[in-house]
Amino acid sequence: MVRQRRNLVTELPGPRSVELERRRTAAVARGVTSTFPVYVAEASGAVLVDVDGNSLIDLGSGIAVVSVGHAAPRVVDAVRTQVGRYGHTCFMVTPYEGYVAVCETLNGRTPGRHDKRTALFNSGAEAVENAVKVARHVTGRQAVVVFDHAYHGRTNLTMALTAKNQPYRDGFGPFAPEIYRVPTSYPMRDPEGMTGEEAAARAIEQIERLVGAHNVACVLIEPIQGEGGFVVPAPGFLPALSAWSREAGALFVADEIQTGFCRTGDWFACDHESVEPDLITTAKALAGGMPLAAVTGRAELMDGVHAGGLGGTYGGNPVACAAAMASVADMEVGDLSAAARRIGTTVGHCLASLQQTHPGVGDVRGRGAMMAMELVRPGTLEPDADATRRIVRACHRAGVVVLSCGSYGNVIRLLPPLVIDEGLLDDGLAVLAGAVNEVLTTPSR
Ligand code: PLZ
Repeated sequence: MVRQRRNLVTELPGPRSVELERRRTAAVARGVTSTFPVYVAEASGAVLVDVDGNSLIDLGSGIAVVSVGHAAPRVVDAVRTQVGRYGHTCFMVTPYEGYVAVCETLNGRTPGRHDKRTALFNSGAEAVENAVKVARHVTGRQAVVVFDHAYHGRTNLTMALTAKNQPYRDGFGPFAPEIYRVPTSYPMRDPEGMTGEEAAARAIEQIERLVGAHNVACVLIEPIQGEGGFVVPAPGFLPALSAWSREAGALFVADEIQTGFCRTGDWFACDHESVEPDLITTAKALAGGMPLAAVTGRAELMDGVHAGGLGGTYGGNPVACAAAMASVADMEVGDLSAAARRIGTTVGHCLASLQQTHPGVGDVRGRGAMMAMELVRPGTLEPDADATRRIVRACHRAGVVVLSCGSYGNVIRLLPPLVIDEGLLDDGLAVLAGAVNEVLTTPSR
């Protein structure tokens, strides 16, 4: 167990990290980048220890993955035990209980008490692809409706579903056809006072006019957008879209890959407005750091696909399944939804007080342990990506890992492990506040 405190013994990145970065440049493809090139040697809870012996506070959780903390003991034990028994058989060849147990757990935990079925995959993008496969197969329709600022992955189909050109799509076309993008609900940038229902009506009008309701296989949406900037839709937006989808005979598919598993203070972000998606995609926090993803949905829909129509060599790998059972157990035992709500209160206070001091903090939003601030030129809605970069860099130099996001690169998001202790979170937030004060009061831009 690594001591849960921040402690710097070199500048960041330190000499060993710099040396590794040199090797990396000569070996790793340039297309794969790192936000903060500090090389990790060990981690536990909410602390990363780098190869130079520095202890950093992790407020990113490997992009919302290690919600149960780094090297969570229950997960580590489950992985060790499983890998010692067998590491792979391929569920499509000779099955094992762990896969079934994860599906039972997801069927029980995801929104809605209806009969469900689940299929397991390796990555979030793969889960989204399979949700679209199911939706097209069972509806016999082709059109997929997605939203401005959406992020769903980097494979060919999911690149097409993702909104932002740089860095995700640029030069990687042609993209999959029959994808239609409509406006989302983005309260900060929507007309003043626009309700969730009005934003939904704006989207629906476009769907009906440009696509035709009877052509829509599914409406695919992140209930709170992740990469797009932690955009929380106005209340009523999701329920209205879900109701319209039902009426139109289209599936309502929630991508809860980033929002799922206690992150927002509920098991799933859809729970907040009692929305019951027909299909839900999960990944990230599901398996506490092992690669695992899932599509869960109404039994009659999931079972509408012919036998053999879904699968993959590694999907639902036994080690990843063991990690998932342990990670979900940690969430239950530790009541990590409550922890996320507590974190949300603490982070919310910090960000709100920064917003009061600095007109450059244009918006503070999020839910539970998924909070963010959007930076703008004071007095405008003009995104300030430069200040965002400088604040992130200042946090990094001080040993606090924070991430940016947003279509305009001007959102700083906080995704701490849900097991972070209060003192450590306070220290991380103090560093962030210091960085914001420094950057937003320095006029040299
Ligand atoms: N859907 C909502 O957040 C992954 C991507 C980081 P994979 N988000 C982090 C990057 O730059 O690649 C994500 C998500 C939502 C789908 C995905 C895709 O999940 O496991 O990365 O394929």
